[in-house]
Amino acid sequence: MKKTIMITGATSGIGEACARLLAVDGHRLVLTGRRLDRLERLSEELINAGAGGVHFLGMDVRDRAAVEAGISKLPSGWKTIDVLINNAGLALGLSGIDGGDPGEWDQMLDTNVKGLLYVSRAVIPLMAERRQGQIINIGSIAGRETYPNGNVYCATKHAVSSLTKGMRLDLLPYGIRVSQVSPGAVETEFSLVRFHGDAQKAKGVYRGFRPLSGEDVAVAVKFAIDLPGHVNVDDLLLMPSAQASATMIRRDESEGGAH
Ligand code: NDP
Ligand code: 8X3
Repeated sequence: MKKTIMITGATSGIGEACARLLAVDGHRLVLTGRRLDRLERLSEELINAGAGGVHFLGMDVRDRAAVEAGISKLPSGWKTIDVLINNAGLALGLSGIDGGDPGEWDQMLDTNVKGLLYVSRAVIPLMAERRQGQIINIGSIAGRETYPNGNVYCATKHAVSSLTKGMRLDLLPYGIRVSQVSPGAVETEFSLVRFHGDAQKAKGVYRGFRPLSGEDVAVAVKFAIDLPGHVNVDDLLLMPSAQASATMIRRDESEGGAH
């Protein structure tokens, strides 16, 4: 069945990979992110790839008024959102709690937790009135384990995990399915953002082993979407085969690298 699927953070990485994979199935896509030029380019490409339609929305999920306005002003045909993929998120820095940057803490909490809440709060009534829908939150291994220097980022992903459970409980009466897909290391722009554009440092995170790709995670998201309505993925933990925990990664020593 063709669905209307909204993806936050579709300009790169996991969100972009989900958009590409779901376009091929002919779904209608509502793509969001801050980088409008990327959304514009991707939309054109996805129409050619078979998407049933693409509507893009330049919005910062931290801006509650912009989120509410953007979603309430969707053209009426685009308000029947069947699936919301709450993917927009980021880590900033990797340092001890004693040396952390409170400005970066704000940005992570505002994006990963409050942004997810703002978008969900605006979309849920549209699903509730139709008594159907699915929300897929992109969690993380960092929402299962706290690793050294991951402090605030890990806390935001623990919050996503808790909110996923809370949504599942509260939205049960409306028949809205709530899922979480929690990946381990995925090579995207994530580490480039975390290390403030330091490409060498970002590359080092993935050196010596094969991380997940955005496409690998998109396959898991598509799996959750394609299941029949009576089946729900509660939480799918998806790891690279070379990663046994947040910090234990089997690396080819000849290539070096560090987490
Ligand atoms: P990327 O940096 O490649 O993509 C992040 C996306 O989030 C971009 O599209 C970006 O869009 C969007 N985004 C960030 N901040 C905002 C904001 N304030 N408003 C709107 N959109 C925003 O990283 P990933 O694809 O890896 O990350 C996607 C999700 O996956 C995140 O929630 C991350 O925590 C999670 N994750 C990542 C893992 C990894 O190892 N990479 C592992 C587990 C989970 P734009 O900049 O255009 O706004
Ligand atoms: C991203 C994966 O392990 O870098 O959520 O936190 S990790």
